[in-house]
Amino acid sequence: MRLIRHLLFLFSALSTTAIAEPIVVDDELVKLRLKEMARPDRLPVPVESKTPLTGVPLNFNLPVAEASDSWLGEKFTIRALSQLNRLAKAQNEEEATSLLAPGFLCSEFETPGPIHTVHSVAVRVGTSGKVRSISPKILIEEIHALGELKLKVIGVENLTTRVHVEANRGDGEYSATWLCSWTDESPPKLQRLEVANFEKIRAEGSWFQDVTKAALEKNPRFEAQVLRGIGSWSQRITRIGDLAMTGHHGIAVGDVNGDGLEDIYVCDGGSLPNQLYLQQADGTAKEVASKWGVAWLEDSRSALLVDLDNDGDQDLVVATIAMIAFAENNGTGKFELRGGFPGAPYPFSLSAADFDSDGDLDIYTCVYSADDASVSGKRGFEASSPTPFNDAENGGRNVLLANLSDFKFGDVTKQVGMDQNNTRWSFAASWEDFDRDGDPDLYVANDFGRNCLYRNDDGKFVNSAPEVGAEDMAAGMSVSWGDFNRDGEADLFVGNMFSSAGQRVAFQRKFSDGKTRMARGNTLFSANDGVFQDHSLESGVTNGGWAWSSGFADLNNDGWQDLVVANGYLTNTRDDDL
Ligand SMILES: [Ca+2]
Ligand SMILES: [Ca+2]
Ligand SMILES: [Ca+2]
Ligand SMILES: [Ca+2]
Repeated sequence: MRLIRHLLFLFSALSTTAIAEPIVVDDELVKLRLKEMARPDRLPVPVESKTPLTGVPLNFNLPVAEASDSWLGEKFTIRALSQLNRLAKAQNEEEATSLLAPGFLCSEFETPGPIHTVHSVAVRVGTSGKVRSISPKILIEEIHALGELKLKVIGVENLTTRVHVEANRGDGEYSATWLCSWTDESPPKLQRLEVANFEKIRAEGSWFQDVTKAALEKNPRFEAQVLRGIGSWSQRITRIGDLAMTGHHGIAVGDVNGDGLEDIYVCDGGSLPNQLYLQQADGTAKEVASKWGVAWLEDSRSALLVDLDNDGDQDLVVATIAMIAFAENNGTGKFELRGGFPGAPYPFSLSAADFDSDGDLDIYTCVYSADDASVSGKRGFEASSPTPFNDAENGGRNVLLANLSDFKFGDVTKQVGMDQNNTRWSFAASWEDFDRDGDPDLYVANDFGRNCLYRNDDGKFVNSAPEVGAEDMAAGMSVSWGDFNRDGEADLFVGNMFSSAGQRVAFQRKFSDGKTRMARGNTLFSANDGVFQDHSLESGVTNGGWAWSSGFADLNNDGWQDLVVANGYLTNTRDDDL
């Protein structure tokens, strides 16, 4: 859609030299009205359900799907994991004996060694200890002493399974990789268990305290809206699509009223109003979205609080599924909606930087999938599938909007060269001057395609990810820049999906090498003169669960960048429902 073609000349704020080339803008902002709560004082009444959504056995006599005969590794994994779980829970010697092959050998589970204290966290790391013959009775005693085990098979080769083990023992955590060798019979018996590596962690006290309730509970909307999860809302909102089951609703932090205290804008699903919390001097926060004119009901994915007109106050940009909404902070305790950008339907995230160095912030938005509701009535995976799943180019088109001053923004994506590799199902993007030439460059994390790193050459972009080794073909969810090794150069962390089933399958010979990192998990790249090196495995960052948002942050102010990874999937009242 090309509504208006806009011409203007761009001046460099730094050099005040006019750049000869005119900017050609495709779409611009259009007038926009967003629906707000008609009765902001009226709170939603929770539905009292007599039948809980979970806890009910889903027994519809459906056929049980089994791995097909062409996936022998998967069939074997199911049998082996079942045996290992039985061993972990075995209550007596007889039960354990029935699961072990004659001559069973086992390495020590925790080799003795020094305990290192890192940031007030005691850590012990070790590899395989002595392999010994062990009685079934001692074996189950030692396994029980590890704590309650969670076991995942992350690899299978012939009759050996690579098992990721996690145990929470109250006073700390044990995680390990076990190599388990099995006999060739059905069910298989455990022949040998070797601890490839293990880590024990014990923190002194807790690093964080959950203060959400203490800070927000005085707002009536907190209990009525915030504390209710998808399970509750799915019983009362008719159009489930508006809720975005996976909860892609971001927040923005900024001081909207200029009192020196950071405030929070919270995006929510369709039909649920977005919220604005003003931080109070006592550390609590007051919800004022309706008063400020931003309690919008449109499904909102992401927001930014940034100064778009350089008048010193934080303006608001919200990526709603229909349009990118721009609102001006007019300094009187209200936001004024200035327009919407219609050319980026189904957006997922926003980021801001002054890409053209003209002194104002420009906006980049990641658009996940190609079709949008207004055209086909379908969205996301309903509308189309990523094809091929590891190297797709059939997603939505990301958009770079240049700030043309006075709340005018224009699509310059094509003009600046960002239409290259621009439809790879993008989730998130982050700006950093990685080549240290004074202008911001952009890394884009793609869910079903290789990631992009757009190098900024005087306002024109080239995807340099292949040549600098930063493509990271995996299920990219998030990206952040931070100098983790303190060499003065910004390094990269990419939040990726970790899936044990995915890893087992991806490493089988039917797949080529290019796909083996698809489910490996997070990636850490170090930068060295603008070229990236993968340190993911040796730095221990890959297993962050099913990662979503992530980022570098120096949590304990010791000058070293730590990592925070939000993970998980659909959950309900049970924590083991997926
Ligand atoms: Ca404030
Ligand atoms: Ca402003
Ligand atoms: Ca700019
Ligand atoms: Ca640069």
